Amino acid sequence: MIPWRPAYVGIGSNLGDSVRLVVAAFDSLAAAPGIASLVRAPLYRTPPFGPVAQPHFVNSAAGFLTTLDARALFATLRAIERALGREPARVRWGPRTIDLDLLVLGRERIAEEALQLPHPGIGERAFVLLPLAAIAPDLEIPGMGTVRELRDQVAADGIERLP
Ligand code: PH2
Ligand code: MG
Ligand code: MG
Repeated sequence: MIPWRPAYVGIGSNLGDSVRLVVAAFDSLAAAPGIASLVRAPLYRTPPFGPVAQPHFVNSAAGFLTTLDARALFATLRAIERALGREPARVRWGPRTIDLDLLVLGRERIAEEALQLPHPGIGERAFVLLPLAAIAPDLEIPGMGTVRELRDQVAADGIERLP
């Protein structure tokens, strides 16, 4: 029996029809082999975080069960990004049509250049923590604390939940 483990993915877009792209990302995840029981967070409009001036993002998060290991799940996320029209990144931190970031996979901790778990930026990113808190407030991020605790420590100025 392959174990099913819980995983969480952050979703963002600030180019093109971002609401449509985020919904398409949920649908693609739900249909992917090795992924089941997908839960969708609400969508939020968020001011750009980081050094690049750019349009606001639409952000959300998904939680699901998966039999995939970290590498296979990571490859699935890249394949969904490509299928939804993501072009190769030109600017680090810059605008993107669709971005699927692996946040947490079970209790795994990986520190490789190309793959880090849990995602090291979670604790400082309100655009990740607000959607995640809507579906998994009690989730323990390995080494960081619960989502609720982390969410209560970040400034959420300018973030709006979309209807
Ligand atoms: N993603 C980034 C950089 N900045 N800001 C917001 N609000 N939302 C994002 O998803 C985001 C960002 C790079 O991936
Ligand atoms: Mg990102
Ligand atoms: Mg990314």
